[in-house]
Amino acid sequence: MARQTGAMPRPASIVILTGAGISAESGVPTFRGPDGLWEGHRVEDVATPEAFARDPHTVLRFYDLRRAALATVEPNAAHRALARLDAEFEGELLLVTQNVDDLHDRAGSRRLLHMHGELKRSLCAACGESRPFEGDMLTNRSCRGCGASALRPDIVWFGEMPYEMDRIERALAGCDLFVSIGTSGAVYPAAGFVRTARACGAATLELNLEPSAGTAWFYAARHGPASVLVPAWVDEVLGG
Ligand code: BJW
Repeated sequence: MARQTGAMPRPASIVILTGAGISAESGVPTFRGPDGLWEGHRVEDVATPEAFARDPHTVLRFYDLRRAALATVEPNAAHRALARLDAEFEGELLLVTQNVDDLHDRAGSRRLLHMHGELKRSLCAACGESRPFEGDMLTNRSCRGCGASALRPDIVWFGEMPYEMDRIERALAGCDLFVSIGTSGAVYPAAGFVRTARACGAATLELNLEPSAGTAWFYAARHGPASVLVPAWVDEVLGG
């Protein structure tokens, strides 16, 4: 299969998947890079329902610290470029992020899904309601809906079903371009989206600092920082 590096034909329907790499230049650590360990824990060891049942204090603190850190970071040029694409692209568009930060939201993206949940939402284990949440869950687990002290972060942990899979699968089946930005391709089902899109006839493009685990599945790949690659690609799409 020939790999392309140049401009692509103008698409009518685009699905974009983003991962931790798009927020790295805003100062949000990635999961599997050199800063990927949190106090000696791998994400696979704290982001599970079993870890939460065994040691809720550690898991709640992990998410409380990350939620508080959102106040210290800002969207970067890559988030802003995707928000511009959302505002100006007249075709079908869906931005699916694995990220639980709010940087796409703050940049202004609207056609956006958080498939792994959001740091700024709580999920009540008693009544099942998801609600906006600010502050520390370690000191406040009380649900505003049912009153039970049963809040957990509204985050999709390993072994749990990501959000909006039906909608994502439909969008992948109907798109003519799938673009993956800043993700290692290590976590499923997101890592399999490129194969779904290809099987349905879409062109596929990887924009990542380095080749991802799934890079061979993409027809085209560009490697470098998202803050450079993403604005350049958005200019190409909007410029026709
Ligand atoms: C830059 C950059 C710059 C840096 N510019 N780029 C065995 C085989 C296959 C699957 C499984 C298996 N055993 C279990 C599974 C399933 C499991 C899974 O995939 N496990 C793997 C570890 C193998 N998946 C699940 O359990 C999921 N649920 C599920 O499968 O349900 C069943 C189902 C069945 C059928 C259909 C659908 C579902 C749930 C997964 C939940 C993931 N949750 C986490 C943590 C929660 C959120 C949080 O705490 O923040 O989500 S894990 C963590 O990894 C987080 C991320 O969203 C996710 C992906 O990481 P990401 O974004 O790719 O980050 P990195 O750090 O890995 O990569 C960053 C990349 O950016 C790198 O490539 C850098 O080079 C690059 N980069 N700087 C551009 N400036």
